[in-house]
Amino acid sequence: MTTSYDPKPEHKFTFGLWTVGNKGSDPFGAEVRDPKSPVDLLYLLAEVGAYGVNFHDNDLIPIDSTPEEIGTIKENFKKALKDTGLVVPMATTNLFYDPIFRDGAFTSNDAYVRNYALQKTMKSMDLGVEMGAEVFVFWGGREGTETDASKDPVESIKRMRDAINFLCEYALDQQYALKFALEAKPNEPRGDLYNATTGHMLGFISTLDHPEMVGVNPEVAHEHMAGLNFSHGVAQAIDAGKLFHIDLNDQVFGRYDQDLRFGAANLKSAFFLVKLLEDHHYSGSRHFDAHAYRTEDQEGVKDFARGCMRTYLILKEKADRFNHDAEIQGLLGELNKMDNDLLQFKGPYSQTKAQALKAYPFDRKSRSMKGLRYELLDQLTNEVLLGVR
Ligand code: DIG
Ligand code: MN
Ligand code: MN
Repeated sequence: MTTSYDPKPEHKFTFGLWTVGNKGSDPFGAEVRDPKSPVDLLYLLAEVGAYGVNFHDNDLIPIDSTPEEIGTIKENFKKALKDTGLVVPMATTNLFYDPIFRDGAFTSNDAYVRNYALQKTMKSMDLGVEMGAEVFVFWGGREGTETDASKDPVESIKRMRDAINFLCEYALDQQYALKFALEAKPNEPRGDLYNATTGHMLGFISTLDHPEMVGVNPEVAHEHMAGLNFSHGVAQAIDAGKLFHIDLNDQVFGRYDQDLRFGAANLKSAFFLVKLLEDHHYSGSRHFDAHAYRTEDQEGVKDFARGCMRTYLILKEKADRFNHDAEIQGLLGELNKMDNDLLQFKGPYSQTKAQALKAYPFDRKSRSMKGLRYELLDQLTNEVLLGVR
């Protein structure tokens, strides 16, 4: 029996190989799940109804693979993509796991490492395009410091800009129609990471040689780690035309990066996020950068993946109910109704308007007494979410 919460290709739900392939280790515990091959993970994602799969270069091709091994891996992966119908909307580079990146990649003090990172990323872009990727994510997992004695932060930003500028030129040179999506995180695994939030990234993008090629890939957990309202950061990216991708998961505030199942910790903020994405017709992947609890076996991994997608679809339906709830929409209409007398000030600036506005007799005291009924509005929102409206 299909329900309206069963994922379909048009929902564009994607998972990274590293998410459903997560083996459950953590800083204090060994792996609890057997490794799965990229091909096995494709069939798992097809079974749960995903639309697509994303990967870091080394999720698919181990870093020391021989040319023959690379050929075989790519051939098997392409066959499984064809067999399952899954697509690869996004690819990225692992610039954080190998020891060579212990002091970062693009911002390392060692030019040898910075140039190796460029080489690795160009090859990763080639691989991503070969598999059909149209978005290329950059998460600077080690681009930061434990001690600011080690680097001038302005120099580090310049190094990051030089790298992204160079790679934009490479994409243009190769005629790759790739859109770059920069992913922020405030800390972990480094003590502090540069370009710590989506807001920082939007500012950084404006300094690039080809800002039109570069957007952001905000992640719920990362902005929550910074104590921020995730929807507000996403709204800023939407407003700037820079929401090129999004990493959906969940996160308890004030914790390390938990990468929880979507909606597992903050259903209400997840609701406002889904409402924002759907109200603004976000057309990109709904990518779940998350993983199952360490307590789970492979069946639990499937429960995790299904839960991410079902929660999104249930909240999408709740957003639709909110948008069609007469009492809620009546309250919002009332709140946003403009006094007729103020219509004269709408639209672009003019000297006449400015003079009239300066002379306008505002009655500050009486307007300041007006109650806004947000208690009722928020309670009605809760009741939509609780399923009683
Ligand atoms: C972590 O949140 C990062 C890496 O998993 C990856 O580089 C990126 C892609 O979603 N997210
Ligand atoms: Mn994360
Ligand atoms: Mn992420």
